[in-house]
Amino acid sequence: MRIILMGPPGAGKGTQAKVVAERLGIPAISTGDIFRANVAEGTALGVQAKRYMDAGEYVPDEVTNGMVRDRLAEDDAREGFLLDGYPRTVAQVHELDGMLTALGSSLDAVVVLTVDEDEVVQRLLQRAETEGRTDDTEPVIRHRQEVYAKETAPLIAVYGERGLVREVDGMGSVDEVRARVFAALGTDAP
Ligand code: B4P
Repeated sequence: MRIILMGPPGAGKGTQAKVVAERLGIPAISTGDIFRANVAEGTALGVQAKRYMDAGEYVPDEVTNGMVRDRLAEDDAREGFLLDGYPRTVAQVHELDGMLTALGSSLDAVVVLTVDEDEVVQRLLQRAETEGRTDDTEPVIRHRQEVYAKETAPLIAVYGERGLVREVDGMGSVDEVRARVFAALGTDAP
């Protein structure tokens, strides 16, 4: 399966992506995780990405697109993948379309997690206490929500017109949400 997992910051994308992908036997590809790994290693990409991430802004499309193109060309993504946090802009949608056409493949579903804004802010503030991510401060969290509403929420209509969108209620426990994701994909939790 080729799946996109979408939703506002704190909706539970990363949390769900890893387990859902593992159970489906496909790689979970998280642009946020790849950026953070590059930041931790001090690569040129990481240095470039860090200042955008710390400000709650999106990393420029050309940087993100090149990174995803390289990742999708790897062997383990040939039979399927779950994209967590990509695409996030209309330009990234077009770029992904081109990558999939070049690979001779297409998307099966776009799962959109919906969660109340107050709930996502609480989740991220809680994460700040345990993980200390530099973009999990309240002003940056609020800004990330605004960027999502402006840049990423419109993608739901784009994929909706293609009949790919599966909206999933992201409120409730991690296990409850996971069961809903599998139901939306038309498969029981394996
Ligand atoms: P991401 O890493 O994607 O960060 P995120 O939106 O905060 O989501 P994440 O997956 O980490 O959190 P989750 O909702 O699972 O992106 C970080 C930054 O990278 C972006 O701001 C941007 O700068 C850059 N970036 C990434 N992709 C990009 C792109 N395509 N283009 C440009 N820039 C890009 O979980 C949040 C918290 O909620 C966790 O603590 C979790 O434990 C908790 N949680 C999850 N589910 C829960 C539940 N059901 N109940 C209670 N808590 C729950």
